Amino acid sequence: MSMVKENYELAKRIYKELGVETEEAISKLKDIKISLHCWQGDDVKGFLFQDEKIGGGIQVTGNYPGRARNVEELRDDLEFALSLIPGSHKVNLHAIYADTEEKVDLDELEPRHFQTWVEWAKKNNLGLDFNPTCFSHKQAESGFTLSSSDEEIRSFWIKHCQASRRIGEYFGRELGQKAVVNIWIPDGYKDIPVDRYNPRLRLKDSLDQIFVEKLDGRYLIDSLEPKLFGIGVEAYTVGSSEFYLSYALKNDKVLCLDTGHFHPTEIVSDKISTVLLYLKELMLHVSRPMRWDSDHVVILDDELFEIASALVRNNLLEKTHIGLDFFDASINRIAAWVIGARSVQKALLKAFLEPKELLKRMELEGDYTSRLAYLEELKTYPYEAVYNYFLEKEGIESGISWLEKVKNYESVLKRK
Ligand code: RNT
Ligand code: ZN
Repeated sequence: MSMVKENYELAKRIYKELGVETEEAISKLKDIKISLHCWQGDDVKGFLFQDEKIGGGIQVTGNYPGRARNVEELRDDLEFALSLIPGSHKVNLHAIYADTEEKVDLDELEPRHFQTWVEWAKKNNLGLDFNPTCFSHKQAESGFTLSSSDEEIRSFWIKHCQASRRIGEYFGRELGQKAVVNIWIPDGYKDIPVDRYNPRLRLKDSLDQIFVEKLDGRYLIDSLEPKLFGIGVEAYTVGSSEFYLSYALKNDKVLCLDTGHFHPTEIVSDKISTVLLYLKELMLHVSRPMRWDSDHVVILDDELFEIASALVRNNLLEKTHIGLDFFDASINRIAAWVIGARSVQKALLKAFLEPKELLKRMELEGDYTSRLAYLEELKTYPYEAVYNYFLEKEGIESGISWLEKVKNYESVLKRK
């Protein structure tokens, strides 16, 4: 018996003593799709406007070589990363990743500009999600897009978001699974504004116009992503948490919670059980803020475990779309995807391996001593042995050997 199998058999017995079936946990984990954000592969540059600097108050720092410079490289890198992440997943595209020879602006994009992505997704058995790109563009230079007081600018971005929804519906229809189209805008002020109301009134009106067209809900999910602040947008963000939560509730839309978009001591794990009482579905941008919305690579930290538990303990996974959102240019881009995606999977697996009924009972009976003792004990239970077994079952070598593969891939390519 291989060591992985041996460790697994032992772990299986240990969990069984708590009444937990490891096979069941593995099969649940296998069903979870993670939406891999394409923008980690090329530092959010995209292909449409290569000369534009990244804008909108987000930043990519670091000068590690090897970012993907064109659509072929990005797809190769995604395929390679996905070969090291067990399960079947989705890829999250931004509008600036259109694959076309045409000189087309964001307000003129059509599904056909993404046809090769759909073909690629079909070939690789992937779903696709989509995002309008309301930043890194001349029309966003004022710092305002959908809430702009300049009607020409505002209408440009409305058209772009309308086009994005059609592209999302096309993805969903072609791939036979829903595509989330997530709107995030950077709009806001660096310093304290006089009028906080009118920009929000304009954003509300823009969204109303964007959602006028009835598209097929079997293929398209409309999602809205709030934020607290960005670099250079410290004082006021038009699309705040209250703004989008209210809009989503009133208009039956999906909310996207990005783990880096709140006050530093505020946690997304505690919001999930509230918003899903009222919203039909939720999108997550799993990220790792360090002191600000820094978009560090996701790791196994306390908050990730809490998010996973919040989703698993109350069966909220079926209402939740999990996407990644980080960008680190100081390390190998493929390794970043693998580490982030595997961390999410490990956190979910650990949650699936919890004796949740037992824990809930302790809580209801007021036995907080046992609750604390068990939660602490479970932290060092051998879920890692179960994850390694899952990897091998899916034909992926377990342990750290994936890193060697990434290094080889990197050295063969010798990209600048
Ligand atoms: C920005 C938002 C947004 C972007 C991506 C590139 O703070 O998190 O989701 O990161 O759309
Ligand atoms: Zn995000």
